[in-house]
Amino acid sequence: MEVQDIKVRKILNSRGLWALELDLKVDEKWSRVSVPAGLSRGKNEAAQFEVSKSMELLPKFKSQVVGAYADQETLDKQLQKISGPQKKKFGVDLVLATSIAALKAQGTIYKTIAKLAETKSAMPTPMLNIINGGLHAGNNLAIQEFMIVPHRFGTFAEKIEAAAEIYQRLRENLKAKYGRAAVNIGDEGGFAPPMETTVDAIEAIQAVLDELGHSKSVGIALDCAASSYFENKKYVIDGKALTTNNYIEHLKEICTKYSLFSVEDPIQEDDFAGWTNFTKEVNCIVVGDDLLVTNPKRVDEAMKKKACDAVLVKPNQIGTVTETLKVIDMARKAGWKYIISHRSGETNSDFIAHLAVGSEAPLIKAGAPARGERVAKYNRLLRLEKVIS
Ligand code: 2PG
Ligand code: MG
Repeated sequence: MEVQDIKVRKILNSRGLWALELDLKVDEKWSRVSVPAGLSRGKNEAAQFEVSKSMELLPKFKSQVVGAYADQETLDKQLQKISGPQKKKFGVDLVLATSIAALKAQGTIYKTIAKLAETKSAMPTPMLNIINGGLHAGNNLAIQEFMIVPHRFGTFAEKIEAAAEIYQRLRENLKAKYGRAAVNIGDEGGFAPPMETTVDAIEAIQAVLDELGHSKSVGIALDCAASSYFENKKYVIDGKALTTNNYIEHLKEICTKYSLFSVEDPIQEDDFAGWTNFTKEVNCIVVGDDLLVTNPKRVDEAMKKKACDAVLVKPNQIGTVTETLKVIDMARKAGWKYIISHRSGETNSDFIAHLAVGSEAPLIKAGAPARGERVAKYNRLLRLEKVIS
């Protein structure tokens, strides 16, 4: 298996911004991959360049990759070496697209992942973002994502069916309460109603769960993306500017009152001690995204400091398949949950659906049960369930 050629082009992502699409030729066969882009990015993520810059760097990149042996680990090591810390020499797009394309060239993606990760294929539970706020919407909600987690159902298909029913009922309820403009949507396909507080959003979802008889079978989860509302050493949320201690108290009350399933990025990304305090205080799963940036070193630090107990896995935060699988392996060994995740700027790639199934991930978050780039993932999972069961 040898890398023979690489071609790249720009395509549009779900925000109408340019995304990189790459074709990799291995053993006379071409594999095509496109990569996503985040907006609420952790500052320790791998560097992402403008697509035009990646395209300019292609000749240099090719000169160091074409001819390389395409065994996944060997190739990924080479990619890590030539791209340097945070993939700054070539940017994460060229590196990740090449790494995933090499994986794709080896056969059915989820099966190759299961082989590399020494896992069994299994269906994840979806976490669906149905109310958008923060940097992903034009409303006043500080918290970025209000998700539903249909965890107590037998099959993946049943989970998606319940989620779609909840999404449609929420649309009706929001329209009735706030008017038609309330069902305009945010970047990940969730509604972006003109709500003011965290509790407003949670209660709107809880009301739907109660109405549909799903309050026992479906949990509510948040992605705070807290760095995005941490200003001048205060958390600006729900009409107040709170000190870290007062904010932890505020969020803890919400977690307890609504028995939240999980909370992602509750604390800003530089405050490991704040994370440890929060995790000690609450019963729900605490998920590190901006804090951990799918980086084995940061995951190790968080495990030692007991800063959280689950990791969000975004391949483009770190850059290669091998490093992504390393983080998954660490989570599995530590008994942590791991959540495979999309980015807010997506293409129609369904790679993360394969990654979730192949790595036996307990959870995947891929946005609302609506919009083409979001349902591309859920629809792939619906098909995979038929194949693996
Ligand atoms: C997140 C993601 C995906 P972004 O914060 O978890 O939902 O958002 O891709 O903008 O970083
Ligand atoms: Mg996040």
